[in-house]
Amino acid sequence: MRSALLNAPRSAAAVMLAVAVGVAGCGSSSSSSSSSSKSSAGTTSAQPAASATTLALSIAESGKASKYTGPTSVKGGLVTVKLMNSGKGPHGAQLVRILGKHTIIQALMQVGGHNTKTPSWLHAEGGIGLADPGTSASAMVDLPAGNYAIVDVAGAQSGSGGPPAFAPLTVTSGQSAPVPASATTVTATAPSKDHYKWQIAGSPLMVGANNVTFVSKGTQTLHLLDAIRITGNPSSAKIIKDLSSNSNGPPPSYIDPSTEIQTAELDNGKSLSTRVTLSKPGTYLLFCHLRDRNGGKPHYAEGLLSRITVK
Ligand SMILES: [Cu+2]
Repeated sequence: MRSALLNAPRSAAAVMLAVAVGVAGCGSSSSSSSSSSKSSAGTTSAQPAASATTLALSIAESGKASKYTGPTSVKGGLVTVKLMNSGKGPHGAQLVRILGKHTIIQALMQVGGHNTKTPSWLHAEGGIGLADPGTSASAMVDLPAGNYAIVDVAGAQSGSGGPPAFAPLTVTSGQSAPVPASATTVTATAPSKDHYKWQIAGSPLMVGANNVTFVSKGTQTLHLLDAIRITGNPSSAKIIKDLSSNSNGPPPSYIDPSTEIQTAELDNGKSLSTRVTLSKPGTYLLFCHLRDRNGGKPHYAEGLLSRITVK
């Protein structure tokens, strides 16, 4: 299976999680208070922002491929990215800024390839990580002007293995502003070289919808926030081993795949605010599977692996 990350490869276990989420998402429409709250996730931030532009996107499958519908240009600065997932599987809308004369095809080859490094001409600007089928998701980001690609990383991870859906986007210059604060701030901090740590400030994450500002810190690196409920008490060494495994078998039995949430990827120094819906109480694993721009270990093996209790 092709990996589809900015600094691939994503572990097979994590890919499988995304697949399992897709299956669960399709079959659980009757039971899900979470999906109804997700579909009303049109307003993400706790406070109204200065004046965010809206980038309204939708995605649907067409045969084995998927296709975005939406504008090809948006004013930069604060932008609320909305994605309506009209498809049958999970999809996302990762915003990738492309510097210089590099092309979208070159960017897709990086995003879809097996290189563990991320070239300096590619920048992860946030967007939507994972929207379940039939729901909409929303996130606010601060976008510099430039040439972008919108890439369906989540769809590629869970789909037929073909190239991800993508669309070009031109961001024109606008007023840069900090992404609004939320009730909860989750930060991937970087206390020292090759060492990271999750830090949660403000309200604890609860069952239901949580307004979250996700902050990516460090040097020459990228992060995302992935959360999934686990049962039992697997050791961190076992979890790291399982996440790193290239096995194509089922996900580990302590994972509850239907509970996974995932933000989009962000360069260090950037933030996004979004709504995170946790569907069940219990112990959740917070992790990031991305790597530094120069490669190295996935961040869950460098400290970005924490357990939190969600009530
Ligand atoms: Cu990371």
